[in-house]
Amino acid sequence: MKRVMALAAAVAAVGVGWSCQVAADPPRAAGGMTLEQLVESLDRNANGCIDREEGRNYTSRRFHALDANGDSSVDASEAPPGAEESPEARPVSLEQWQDAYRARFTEVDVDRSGCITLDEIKTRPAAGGR
Ligand SMILES: [Ca+2]
Ligand SMILES: [Ca+2]
Repeated sequence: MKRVMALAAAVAAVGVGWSCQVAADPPRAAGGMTLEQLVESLDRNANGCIDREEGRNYTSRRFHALDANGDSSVDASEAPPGAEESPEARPVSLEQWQDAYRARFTEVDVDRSGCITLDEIKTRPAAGGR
């Protein structure tokens, strides 16, 4: 289970605070799903990997799901900063959230194909996995 969660952190290259959110607010996508199922659920065009747009759609949904009071900003009470973030990472706007996502995507997409495969997710060191 721990492995799935750590890998889930990488999956969407979700970025901002994911590992923490897993503890505080289990994302639906990771609930009881295997990594394979998670990738499959994000891989809308079924080409076997998660491209930037597929990942971005997912991070947008996550952002809005976390923004409980709907003010287009996610603050610390809605999603505490993750292990890799500084306390100043909150509140975060959707734009900042997406910037962080793009950076994470590039980090996970080791072969720079613009599409994240299951292998890339699996071989990536777990985010905040201490
Ligand atoms: Ca795809
Ligand atoms: Ca908010």
